[in-house]
Amino acid sequence: KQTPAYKCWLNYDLIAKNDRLEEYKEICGDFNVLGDTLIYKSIKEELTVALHSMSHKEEVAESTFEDATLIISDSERVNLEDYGVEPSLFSSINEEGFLIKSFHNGERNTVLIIGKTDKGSLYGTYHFLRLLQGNESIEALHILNSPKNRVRMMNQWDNVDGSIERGYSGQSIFFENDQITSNLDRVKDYARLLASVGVNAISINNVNVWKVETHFITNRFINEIADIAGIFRAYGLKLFLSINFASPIELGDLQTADPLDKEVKNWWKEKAAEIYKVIPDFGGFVVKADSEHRPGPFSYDRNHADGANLLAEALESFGGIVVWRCFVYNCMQDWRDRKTDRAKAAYENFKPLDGKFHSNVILQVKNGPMDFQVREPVSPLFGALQQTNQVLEFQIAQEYLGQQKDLCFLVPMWKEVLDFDTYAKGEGSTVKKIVDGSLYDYQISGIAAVSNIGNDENWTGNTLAQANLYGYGRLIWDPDLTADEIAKEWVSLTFGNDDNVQEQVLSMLMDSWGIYENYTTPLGIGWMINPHHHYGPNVDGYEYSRWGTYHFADRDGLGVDRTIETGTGYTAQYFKENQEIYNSLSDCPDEFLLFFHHVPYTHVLKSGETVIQHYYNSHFKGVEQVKSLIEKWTSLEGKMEKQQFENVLNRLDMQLTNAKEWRDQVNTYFYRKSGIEDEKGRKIY
Ligand code: GCW
Repeated sequence: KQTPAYKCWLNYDLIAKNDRLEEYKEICGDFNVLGDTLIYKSIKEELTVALHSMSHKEEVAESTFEDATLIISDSERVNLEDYGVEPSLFSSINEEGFLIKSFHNGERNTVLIIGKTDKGSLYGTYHFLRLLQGNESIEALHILNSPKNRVRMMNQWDNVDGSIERGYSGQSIFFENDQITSNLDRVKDYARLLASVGVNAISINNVNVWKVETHFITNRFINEIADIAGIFRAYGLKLFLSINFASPIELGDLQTADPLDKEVKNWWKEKAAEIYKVIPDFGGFVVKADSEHRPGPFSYDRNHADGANLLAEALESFGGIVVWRCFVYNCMQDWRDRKTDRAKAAYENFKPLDGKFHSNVILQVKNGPMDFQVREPVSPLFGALQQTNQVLEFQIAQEYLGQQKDLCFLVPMWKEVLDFDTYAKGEGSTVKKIVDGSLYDYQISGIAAVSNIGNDENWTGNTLAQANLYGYGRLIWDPDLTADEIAKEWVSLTFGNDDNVQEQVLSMLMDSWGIYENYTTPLGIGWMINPHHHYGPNVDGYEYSRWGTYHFADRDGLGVDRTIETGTGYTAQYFKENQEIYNSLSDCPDEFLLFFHHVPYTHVLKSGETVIQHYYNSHFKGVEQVKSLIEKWTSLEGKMEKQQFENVLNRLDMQLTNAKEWRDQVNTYFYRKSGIEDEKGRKIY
């Protein structure tokens, strides 16, 4: 039997004997699933498992339609009017949407879960199960719901040797020893977890496509990959592969990978045909090209539109798409060169190509202009690409954010990104409206993220990091949900409905991003982290490197001048309203100050503190806040599985060690540089 950790939020705990239990038993005792697609098979299976596990009944099996009190169907298969449902209701939701409705007929109460398609029924079923787990009333339901974003994608950074780039949760569940894993049980559970929060696409291999992975699109692997695609298909997810742009050469067929070469074009067309023969609903390719030494069109003096369109043409007739990443910058920068600014790179590379991409290309843009730091402004490419489909890229894996040792609940950060107003078409041009396709009427768009799972028993290393995986799915389904609502759902699905546990864990999650920021790099400067593995402090670790990631601290001050007048001019990439705010020293929000401005340590923040005093204060405070996280958690001993309790406690201990190291190194560094004493006379080394 699987442990609760193993099943994550699909543990389906026995529902406590409470007021609702009778209501649930009455409705859920007899369910009937109308429909026989693969997805309906998954729905039946899920309901059987869930209702069995949650109810106090020995056997749970499907009943007949006539007896059923819980009916799952798509809008085509039932006579909606019999249940008081106006069929026109369904025109207001999209293909993946659903209706959950209670219906009373004499003595009998019924709940209907009606999807617009089978996928809608699947999402509706998971929604319904969530209500039961959250102890909600199901007496008078009328929930009409559909996802706001079309593409809701997961990017695995898994390598075929079983390792995971930036993975903090064990080894890959997909690959081991240069092969596809023989036991795919966990892949199926992963498909269930992802579907339960509405994710509908997945790329299963690292965007850095190395030697062996380049062969994924050949006979050596494609049949086994088709098996994985089959598992995901049953849960509504399309499978994508990351590909190597130089495949025609690396696979030994051609001398060139020039995107304008005829033979190269044919090669990709044939390749696409081969893939679609075994995976008829193959999603398409994810491509990291001309980025961090990966091959791309630049080798042939071609641009990114040439590169992406080559693949788009090959996939087009099969309905496939190309997800082309915009993480393109000079990673061989000379630190002496003060003109080049890495933050400007994505915009400079892609803005001039707006409108030049085929309609089945999506550009995938990281949320910030640098690289998943604790706080970055939103990438100015959002809003700037008016004629090019766009996908926003988040990172659920906490690469720079504590690597799932330190607690960092990311939904509040993601919400800030989605709610950010770009002013691209005047006020209200928020990132969420851009990526959901409504602002510019993109053909296809949405959100993708780098996964944080591995084969650790609890999937995410730190049990509390499951909240990020869950929260990602829920938020991209509906960016208007609040971080608080999402966190609450996850806590109750994971730890049950004890008020005290809910309150403590919720506050731990909600405070955690700010705490991590306090003891690492507040005021938007980022980096100062150990190079390569990216855990723990190293203030000058990146200062004289080739990566374009500098803080420019000297005896007088720190920060990067990105203003138009005296700096790199990065602020000019924003629309006027944001440009003016960021460019102005007095208007720039404190949390981004050092991202945009180089200031003396004595510069006074809006909060009234000087920059140096803020650095001292927040670093001392951050460590105390970690101690209070530990106290909160310790108070919950005995209220959950021992294994869960100890897993998190152990991570919090590591976090405290890390936070102290950050505090002391950062404070000491700036004290030595500036010679300015801490006003409060605390110990600085
Ligand atoms: O920040 C960098 C990571 C790399 C990653 C790259 C990317 C997959 O450190 O590990 O490579 O981003 O997003 O391509």
